[in-house]
Amino acid sequence: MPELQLDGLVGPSHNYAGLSLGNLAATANAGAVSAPRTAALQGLAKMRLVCGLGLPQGLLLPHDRPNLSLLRGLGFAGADPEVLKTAFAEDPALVALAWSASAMWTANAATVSPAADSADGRTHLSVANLATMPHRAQEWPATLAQLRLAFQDTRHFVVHPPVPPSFGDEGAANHMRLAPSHGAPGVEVFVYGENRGGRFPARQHARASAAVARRHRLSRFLLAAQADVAIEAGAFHNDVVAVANGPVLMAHEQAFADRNRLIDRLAREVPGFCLIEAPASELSLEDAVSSYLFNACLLSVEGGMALVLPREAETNASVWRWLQRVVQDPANPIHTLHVRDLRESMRNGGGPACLRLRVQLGEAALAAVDQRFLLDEAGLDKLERLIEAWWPKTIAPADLGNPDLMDQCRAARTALLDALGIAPAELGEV
Ligand code: SUG
Repeated sequence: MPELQLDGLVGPSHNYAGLSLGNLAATANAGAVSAPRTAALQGLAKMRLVCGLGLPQGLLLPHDRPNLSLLRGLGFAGADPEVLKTAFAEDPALVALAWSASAMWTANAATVSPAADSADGRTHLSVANLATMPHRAQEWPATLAQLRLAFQDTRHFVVHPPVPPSFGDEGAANHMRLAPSHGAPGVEVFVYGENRGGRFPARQHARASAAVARRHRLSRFLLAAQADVAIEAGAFHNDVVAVANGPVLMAHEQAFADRNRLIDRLAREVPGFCLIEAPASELSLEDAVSSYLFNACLLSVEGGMALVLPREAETNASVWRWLQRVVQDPANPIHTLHVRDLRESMRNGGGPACLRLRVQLGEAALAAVDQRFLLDEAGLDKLERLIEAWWPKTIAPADLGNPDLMDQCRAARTALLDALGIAPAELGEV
């Protein structure tokens, strides 16, 4: 059974505003000059790699930014350029939030349970409310509209709106599925954090996770708490310290609050369960977070599994040494490492796994996905040309008050929708 990778196309407004407390890369790069065109091309190159590995590849679209309805809702009035300029003069940090291209990290778009796990035999997608961070809380309506369009065939799919914002939900970044194979029923692991007075917020709440499991009509799932030390070290999502695919769990020893309970249960319930663990004595949480080694895409490919890693994992000597041992060990199915440069996204704390939402689908369900969201080599070529022509080269913090940049970003997105043949009205935009 194939696994569709739905990558977020990096939006034309990609910038560094340091909006995510607890995301160490994003806060360290606050105020830097971004390169949206390079960022989008780096993301495309990763999609091309995955396509070349023979996996179905698709995309989710950047949202309309700057989000002027947010600013208007907060009392800024007038024509669009005036709204932008007056808001920027009064509260530039607020305007930065309205510009955020954070929808690119589609691991936070939704949580997906494949048909094999659900009592009704359909694929369930629950859009994440992303309630903890204001710049991300604005994403869900546009994400819901896209997923409803892409997965509108109700014989195969159920797209759920977000759980109420009282309980933060950050989607697939805190969800893992372990199963003998993609098509077989699996055990879904929902990882949550607890706010116990640490420096950084826990963004995934246990009640939100439980609600998603309930709505998806799962019979085999478990909730597991993130270790506080992991959150404090910068693991603002579980996918910064753990990744699963099929029966394999690759994780840092300090990722979970009760590691033994989780591992025992998976060993009992998942036939062929295979744990690849990085001991803290060999690899610190700090190295794991700065290299984003666990934010790799772990993919089932011809003859076993492959990891798509960010360049930062290769340049960290202890991480690379550990990875070499993983690929040489016949006890696990990982045989290939693919390294790609995703520096622009990485500098905002988004690695290869953050950039994609996985949807495991049978052939009939894959054929029922709106094909405009799927990509082949020709589609990738077309997008590459489009990005070269329309995406801004750079964005500096002061540019966020400039109506010309607003026009450029809007025109870029319009060109993208045109190229894909998607009318704004289909996404509920007028
Ligand atoms: O939510 N960064 C994102 C990164 C998301 C990574 N996703 C996963 N781990 N799956 C976040 O913290 C930074 C934007 C800024 O600061 O401008 C940001 O939102």
